[in-house]
Amino acid sequence: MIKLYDYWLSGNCHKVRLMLSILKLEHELIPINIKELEQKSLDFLQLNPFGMVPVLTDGTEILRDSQAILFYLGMKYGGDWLPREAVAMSKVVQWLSTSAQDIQNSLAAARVHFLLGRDLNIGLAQQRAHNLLKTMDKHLETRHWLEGDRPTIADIACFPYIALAGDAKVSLDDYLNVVTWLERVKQIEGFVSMQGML
Ligand SMILES: N[C@@H](CCC(=O)N[C@@H](CS)C(=O)NCC(=O)O)C(=O)O
Repeated sequence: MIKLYDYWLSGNCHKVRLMLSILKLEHELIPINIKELEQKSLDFLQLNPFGMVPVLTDGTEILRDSQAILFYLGMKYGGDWLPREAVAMSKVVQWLSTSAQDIQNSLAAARVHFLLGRDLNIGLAQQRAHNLLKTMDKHLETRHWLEGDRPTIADIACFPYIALAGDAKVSLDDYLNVVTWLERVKQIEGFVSMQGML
């Protein structure tokens, strides 16, 4: 049985909840309260020495990092959610990096600043968010999905923190193609939302 060590307010955990739901994979959610620092407990550090959620276990396999988990689920259970051809797969993986770096250091960081009071150069994070959104808006001008002609784990990886932009106090008003793409993701069968999502 798949287990997801999860924090309900985390966008990184939401990526995994979303993928599990879309793929209709039976799983158990194990709540980890990061406000209570449960992710730094000795038991949890055995699962992820970096002390962060999400962590997914599948039988004896233990996986940390939302991007790696999406890749695993796509590869093992996802069929077309992860293309197998080298160039198409690499293009999907590019967006996993965008999610882990550009989105994490802008929208996700700004959201943590406002929700949990974490210290941050908020002006810089929000400027980075607008730079990213502008680039994504241009990319989505001529396509329905981030790569290829159907949704992939690239869309799932990038979706949550953009849909949570309100929490980061970043307006999406200037990014019509991004907003249309968000709506498209929400129409995917099995879609689940979370608090704060636009
Ligand atoms: N690269 C990791 C980042 C995970 C991450 O930032 N997790 C946050 C919650 S969204 C966390 O566990 N924070 C607790 C901490 O830093 O102690 C991923 O994509 O899963």
